[in-house]
Amino acid sequence: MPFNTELTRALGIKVPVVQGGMQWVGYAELASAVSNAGGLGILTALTQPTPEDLRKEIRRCRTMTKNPFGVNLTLLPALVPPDYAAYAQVIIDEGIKIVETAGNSPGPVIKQLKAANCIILHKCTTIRHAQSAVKMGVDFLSIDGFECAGHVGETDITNFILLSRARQSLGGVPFIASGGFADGQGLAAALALGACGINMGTRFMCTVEAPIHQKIKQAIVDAQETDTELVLRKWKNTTRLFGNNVAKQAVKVEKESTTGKFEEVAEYVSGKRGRQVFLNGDKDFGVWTAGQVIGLIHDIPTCDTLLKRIEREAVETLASKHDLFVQDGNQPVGP
Ligand code: FMN
Repeated sequence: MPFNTELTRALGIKVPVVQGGMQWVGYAELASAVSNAGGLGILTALTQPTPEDLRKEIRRCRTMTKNPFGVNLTLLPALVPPDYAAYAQVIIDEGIKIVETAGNSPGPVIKQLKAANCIILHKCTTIRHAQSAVKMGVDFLSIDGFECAGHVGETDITNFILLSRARQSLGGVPFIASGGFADGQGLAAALALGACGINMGTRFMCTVEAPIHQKIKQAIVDAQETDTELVLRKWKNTTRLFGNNVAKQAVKVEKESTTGKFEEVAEYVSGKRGRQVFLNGDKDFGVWTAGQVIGLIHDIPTCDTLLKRIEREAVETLASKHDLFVQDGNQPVGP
């Protein structure tokens, strides 16, 4: 039986699973595969060097799927920030109707996209930020727990608390659960806590269609939930990375730093070297993003196989809970 949640209805998708924006991973190959499988695939805008390149990537993705897909626009602190308004304008001009926003001070971009009737899924790691986004008129929150890959925020609240706080405190604005999800049991749990779907990043890196080196997918399969590191806390930009040699070295330098100068750690956390990892397959070439969910990932399926499995597991999990109830004394209520 297909799912029917606020998310599936609003986005016109079949399985309530979103593939979150992923720098250097969120290309048309992956986004179209997720959308073809019935979820929501998302292109990552800043993976494209210019707004015009994003336009081309959107058009390329359209040739690969007839289903809806979205674009992620991430606003991060930078010495020379990208022209976010220009990226947003391309999204609008190309007729994209679903946008995942994330990062700092998203107000102006959200205003620009809402004026063009885009559905906004805003991703954040605190209830305070979620509440401000609600005031800005976002349609869905994507609540990213401390388990998640990438920017975990500074409050370290895991999804067990965060999702129920979202249910209690967002005045009924729908939300999806992000961070730590890999299977249908996770989807069922998220629905039980009040979410209308889930967002996954790391799990989608480990699919046939993810355009990254096979050795990196295998490194994820081989890893355990303890194999991530948190860096850049000193600069209030805490980021969860795959726990390779470089990430461990970055943690050491950060801990031992007496100057507190970012320059000391900069060469270790270089995004340029991190990007090469996905191309050359050397997991220790630079830092790269991964969540604690690496401990739950044991294979490299196609997106279609993955989403079918998640759907089946979630349905079975939810249906099987009948067994937990007793009828007439202690007879289980079963099918
Ligand atoms: N989130 C963003 O909003 N923008 C990004 O550019 C971005 N890059 C990511 C790159 C990688 C390799 C990964 C694994 C995640 C990235 N994320 C980014 C976070 C994901 O969209 C998603 O929120 C997160 O992965 C959820 O946690 P999970 O990995 O446990 O599923």
